[in-house]
Amino acid sequence: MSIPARDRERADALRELLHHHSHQYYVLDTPEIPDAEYDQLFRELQALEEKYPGLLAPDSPTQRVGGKTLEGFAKVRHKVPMLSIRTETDIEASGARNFDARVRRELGLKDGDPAIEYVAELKFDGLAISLRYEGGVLVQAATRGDGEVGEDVTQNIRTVGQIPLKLRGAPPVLEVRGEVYMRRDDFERLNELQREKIARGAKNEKTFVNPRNAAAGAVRQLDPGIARQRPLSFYAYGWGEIEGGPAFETHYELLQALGRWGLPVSDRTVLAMGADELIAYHQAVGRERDGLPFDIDGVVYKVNSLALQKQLGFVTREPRWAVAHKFPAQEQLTTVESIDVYVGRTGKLTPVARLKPVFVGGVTVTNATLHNEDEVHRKDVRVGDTVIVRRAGDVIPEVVAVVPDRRAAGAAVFHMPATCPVCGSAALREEGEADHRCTGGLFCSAQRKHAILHFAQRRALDIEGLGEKLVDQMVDAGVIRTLPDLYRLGLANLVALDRMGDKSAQNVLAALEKSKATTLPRFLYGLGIRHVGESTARDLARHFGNLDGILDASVEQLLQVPDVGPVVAESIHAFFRQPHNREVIEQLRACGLHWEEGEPAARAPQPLSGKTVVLTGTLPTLSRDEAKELLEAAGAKVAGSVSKKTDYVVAGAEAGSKLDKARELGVAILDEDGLRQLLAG
Ligand code: 5U1
Repeated sequence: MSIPARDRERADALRELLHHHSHQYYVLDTPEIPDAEYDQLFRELQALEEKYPGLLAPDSPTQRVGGKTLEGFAKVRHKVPMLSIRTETDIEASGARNFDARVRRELGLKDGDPAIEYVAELKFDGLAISLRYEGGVLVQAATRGDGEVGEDVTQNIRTVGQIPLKLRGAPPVLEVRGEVYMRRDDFERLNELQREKIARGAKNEKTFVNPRNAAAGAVRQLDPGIARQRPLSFYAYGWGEIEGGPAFETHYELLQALGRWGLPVSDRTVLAMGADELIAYHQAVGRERDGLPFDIDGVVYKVNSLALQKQLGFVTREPRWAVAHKFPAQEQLTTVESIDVYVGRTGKLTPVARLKPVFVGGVTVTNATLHNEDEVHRKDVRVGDTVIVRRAGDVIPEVVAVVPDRRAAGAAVFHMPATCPVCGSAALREEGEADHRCTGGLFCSAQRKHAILHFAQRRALDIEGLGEKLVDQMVDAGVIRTLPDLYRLGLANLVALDRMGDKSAQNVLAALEKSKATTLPRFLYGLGIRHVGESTARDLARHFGNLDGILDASVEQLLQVPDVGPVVAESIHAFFRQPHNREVIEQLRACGLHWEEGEPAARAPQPLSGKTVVLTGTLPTLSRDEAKELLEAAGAKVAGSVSKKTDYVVAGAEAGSKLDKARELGVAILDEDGLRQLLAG
């Protein structure tokens, strides 16, 4: 078949690109693009080569498994090649169906034939390693390299505590294949240490982009002394050469034997019959993914019978009996269109990267906070830069790193403005603080808007319909300057605003009227006192019983409140010493805001004090916030994740991995009725 010039040129360009990125990744440990982009380029080349076999060249990156051997390490020829794994590109359920259908076809099975038994495993995001044991003793550890020849990293691997130096009961020769990875908490600690070293002026130190790069860097570190300081973990999932020892019929039996001989094997590996059980596994792991202590990028399915594996064989260097079924990528590349400075309720200035929209971790991301000026400088983010953006689970998207090679000449270093971008007041950074703050206080319309929105929010005064757009308009039009102005609004003020009809205006006035009957904790929280969140507001109300007690409390008296420390006590005290704050409170009371007051510290006994409860799923009648409020009012602590310390898990419809975890740990599980009984004591 003749090959169109355009396709030939594209294949050449892709090969060049892939060679470059493979060198960056495998040899230099400095990837310039996220894995997802590399995979995409790789698959594009694979597709072209499949379409035009004449394009296939022996040096194509598709013809080898990994990167090049580092100069500094001795080379190791693998006795049994270290294979790669085919990736199922379809991330939806059909990925598992496609694999099952392929396997059945290759084995000549028909529709009515029994389901195939598979092993489903996690796909760890680390570095593949082959460990060679002779007479049960670790004699060599090697990276995959190009699949045929890897690097001898025995010295470094010996520093990994999880890898046994000696096995018990293992065959005389045993090559174990698995993944060296770094746990997320170890990664965070390592980067924290790296940051400290950099802050102390250490040269040649850097922070790591993600746990996988940190693990790969540690394994391929030429100085084993440094490798030892990098906390690594290991899971075994396969084998190479085996001589002597018992015979096995299935992959699962062999994995269990590896465990018995002393190697770490994952307890999340399961047996699965047919495509449906593979799909269920993919979905369950997908839900659990963010809660795992390490990164995974998908799951792996393998035909369990070793005889069937043999029958299925390989295509190039990928076995036909296994496939990796990936999850949506959690990292993507995009560009920084601008760095804006956002003014928060307390005047804190936050630099925010406005990004070219990018689909990552299942959502379209357009902004990422850069936290403060130091953080922007640490990552050296500049307008126009290409950056790696990461979003895992519900975590706020973040700029992980800049791709330095893609920086345009002359890109300017970011500096925090000397004045507030909203009101023009001086923006100051106090000594020892990381944040710049606008000094404009309530003169600054941004701070005023935030203060009003905070007061109106559902957890505070709960003024329905008073959203961002309306508050922006009212503050910009000068209708509202302070909180009590809200309660002095008339219909005429409201209907004069853009796109505000009679009916909507009446609704806002009704919501304002309704909000006047509130509770003391909501009122206190709504005032927006620095360091006073909902739970401190509740503690204050409970301890003092009434507002006047709090207004006149000394720092010492405030320190008597449970969980109130010196910083919080000072902040509350300073807030109520400000005459204009007291004036605002008096005016709000004069406008009719009221709540029930009680006696100081004459607290009713709290039935759930000291108990920790986790909420999961949708309850039939209570919203998550309502359930939380009821529990906290009864003295319970509501936590976000299940652990051995959890006393109860309240589970509703579509409860996810938290419910599984509760069952696993034997934590008491309640439905909504059970919760009500618990609250009733
Ligand atoms: N869990 C697991 N990860 N993983 C990666 N199993 C597994 N198997 C692999 C790879 C590359 O390869 C074999 C199928 C050869």
